Amino acid sequence: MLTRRSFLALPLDAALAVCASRVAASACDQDPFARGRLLGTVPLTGRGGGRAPLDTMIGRGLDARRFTDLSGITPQTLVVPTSRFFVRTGAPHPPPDPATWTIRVRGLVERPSTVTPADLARRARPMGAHLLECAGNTETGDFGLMGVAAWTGVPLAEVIEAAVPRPGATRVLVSGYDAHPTASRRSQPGASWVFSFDELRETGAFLATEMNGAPLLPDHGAPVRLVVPGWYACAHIKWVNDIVLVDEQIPSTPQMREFAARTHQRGVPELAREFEPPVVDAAAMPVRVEKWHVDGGLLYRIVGLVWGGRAPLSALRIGFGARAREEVVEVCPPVGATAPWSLWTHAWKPAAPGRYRLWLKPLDPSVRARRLDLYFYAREVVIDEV
Ligand SMILES: Nc1nc2c(c(=O)[nH]1)N[C@H]1C(S)=C(S)[C@@H](COP(=O)(O)O)O[C@H]1N2
Ligand SMILES: [Mo]
Repeated sequence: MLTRRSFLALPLDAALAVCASRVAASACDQDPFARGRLLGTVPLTGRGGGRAPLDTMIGRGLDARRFTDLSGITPQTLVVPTSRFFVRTGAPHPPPDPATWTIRVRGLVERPSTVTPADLARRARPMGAHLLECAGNTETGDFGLMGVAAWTGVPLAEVIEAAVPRPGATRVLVSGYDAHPTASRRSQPGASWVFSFDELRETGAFLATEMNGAPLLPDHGAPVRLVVPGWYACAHIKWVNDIVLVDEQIPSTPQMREFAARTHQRGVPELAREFEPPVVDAAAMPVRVEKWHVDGGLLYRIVGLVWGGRAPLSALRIGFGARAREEVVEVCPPVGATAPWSLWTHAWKPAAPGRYRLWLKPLDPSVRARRLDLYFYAREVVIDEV
């Protein structure tokens, strides 16, 4: 049996292999809840949670939001239905008409062109399931500005190659149309983001025409939106109408500056090339706490999500605040390399009733998890009996 110290001293690959074998041999094979009875669910509370209505559209235009209620998620509902998928910024008024919509491809190119949604739809193919998380996902909306959908589209790199970049073209400025009759209280209209060609290749960014097997809906960017796998959704420009090839001198856009702090930039970069890729680090949070009757006693089951990062996490640490020691959470089964998020569960026997603050970190301390380092996704739960 490895001690925590010797485990942490292992190289990452070996540590994960050990995790996987421990998972196979232990918690993942035995489910104490299989012989139990579910008594109910204890709500998660916290410093800001439970304030916004979930699964309903609130606000208008740039301030429109729909926070997805993630508390009921199961292995069968890991792809969020479009009707419940989170919304950040509602469709422009009037909404774009797909029949007349055009996307200009221009700038430092030999062959400027105008692409239509129909052109893209003809070439579109399944792009897989990808996670979107708003960089402004907070406890106010119970962290519901996040979801996974299956996408259909065309790699942006293909559209750029077809335009034949001129020497000196190294980046692409993608802009979306935002026209709203009411001004926003917080956000600036007009969304655009700059990507290097390398970033497009590495992320596999694509122009999406369909979401969950149906044409995009207006609130999700119809007729065409950008999806940048692994990056915060502020870069996933909706209602795309302009693609411009540019050089290294291109300034960062207002949208990039608005989101600089929330994407972990140092300061507010003047130039796009000074912007760190706004990647979603490894993250995890509880979504519900179930109260069970097992073997004549009470046992709690913490259910949560794990997402983000370069490599899937197979093991986490969970803390309960000052009242209890940390424990190890094994993600069963280990997240597949292609799954954008996964569920984990943890059997928990609190020592005493009280308020507990649940937080998670990667078990491997070398994994970058900037938000978990700040206890960003911590939730609280009140246990009334043990
Ligand atoms: N044109 C445009 N695209 C946009 C935005 C916007 O305000 N305007 N908001 C961005 C942000 S901050 C997020 S989180 C995602 C939300 O995508 P969704 O509403 O489809 O979930 O869209 C991005 N694309
Ligand atoms: Mo966002």
